[in-house]
Amino acid sequence: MITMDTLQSLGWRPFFRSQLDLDDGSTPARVLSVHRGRIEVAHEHGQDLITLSGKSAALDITVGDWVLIDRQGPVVSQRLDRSSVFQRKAAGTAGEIQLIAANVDNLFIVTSANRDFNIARLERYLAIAHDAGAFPVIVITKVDTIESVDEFVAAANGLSPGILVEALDARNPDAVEVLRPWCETGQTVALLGSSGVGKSTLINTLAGTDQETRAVRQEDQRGRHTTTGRTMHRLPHGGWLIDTPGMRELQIFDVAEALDEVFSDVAGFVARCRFADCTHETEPGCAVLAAIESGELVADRLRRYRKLQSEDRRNSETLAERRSRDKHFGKMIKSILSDKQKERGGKHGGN
Ligand SMILES: Nc1nc2c(ncn2[C@@H]2O[C@H](COP(=O)(O)OP(=O)(O)OP(=O)(O)O)[C@@H](O)[C@H]2O)c(=O)[nH]1
Ligand SMILES: [Mg+2]
Repeated sequence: MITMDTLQSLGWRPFFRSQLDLDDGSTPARVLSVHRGRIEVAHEHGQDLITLSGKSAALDITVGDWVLIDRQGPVVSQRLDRSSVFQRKAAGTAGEIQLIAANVDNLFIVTSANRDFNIARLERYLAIAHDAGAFPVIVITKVDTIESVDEFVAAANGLSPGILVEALDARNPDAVEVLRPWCETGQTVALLGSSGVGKSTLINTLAGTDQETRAVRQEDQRGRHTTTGRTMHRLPHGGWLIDTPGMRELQIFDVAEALDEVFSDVAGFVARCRFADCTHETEPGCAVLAAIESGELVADRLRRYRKLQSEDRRNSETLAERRSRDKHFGKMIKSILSDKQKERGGKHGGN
């Protein structure tokens, strides 16, 4: 069935419009899914399946992207700048970047009211959300399995002032109403959370799909990463849900600024230390130690902040090194080629 959309229902924003040259005749389209070498797009006139080739393949298009297409063809002529993007380092390489999803407005950070619930992990996910440019909402599932969810909600609320927390049974249709404010017309949401917390269950409840969910393994209470799509689902209240397995492999890298935002309380104290290179261990005039002393800051939170910082540094360095290596390699190749050319020039010179 072909559904007719308006630009607004597809998530069009002034930010995207501002990138258009007026009257160039191309059609803005949203990328609903990405297959090997092919994308499915939706626009005001319907939908198209477009084969990427040469130039358009180099645009690094991912699900959720806005592109400009020429409907004769159809071909992609341009990819618009993204309002947000999730990316990760490809597994097994020293730093190749893989795009996961673009133009996500809201990120549901899913955890469950059981052993999965872990403040350090939530802080990590918050940093990822901030870095990507998506608005985070903490969703605690499996409330039906415990007597009271209050402790979990209180712990999540304590993550940062103003953080939004919802607790629900992911299998219950009531979840649609609970999460509705982030799923209205033109809004794009994505989910992030460990295996087995109920992401697919929630997707099925929200989108009315019938994705495979799987009983959590008995041995270790973890799921099995059953999910493998790479698509945008329509939500009943007009929003979109991006579902891609890559979301679960997101690591933190190059998120120093996002960490300072998530840990703005700690960063605030750090800024007040007497020494710019304070290690918050023994230095005089250390505002962080003073805050811990006075009870304004919990030592554990500082520890988690520093742990994520050093992980970020480690990951980011690998990436920087890789880039510099690539650059170096590129230069080397260029110089070999240009030497070859010179040689050839010499050989054929004077013809
Ligand atoms: N009681 C209860 N069970 C739930 C809830 N949410 C999910 N489950 C169950 O938990 C199990 C795992 O849920 P999934 O939705 O497959 O988990 P997932 O996050 O998609 O896991 P991966 O695809 O492996 O990443 C399934 O058996 C679900 O039925 C909930 O809110 N309450
Ligand atoms: Mg799943």
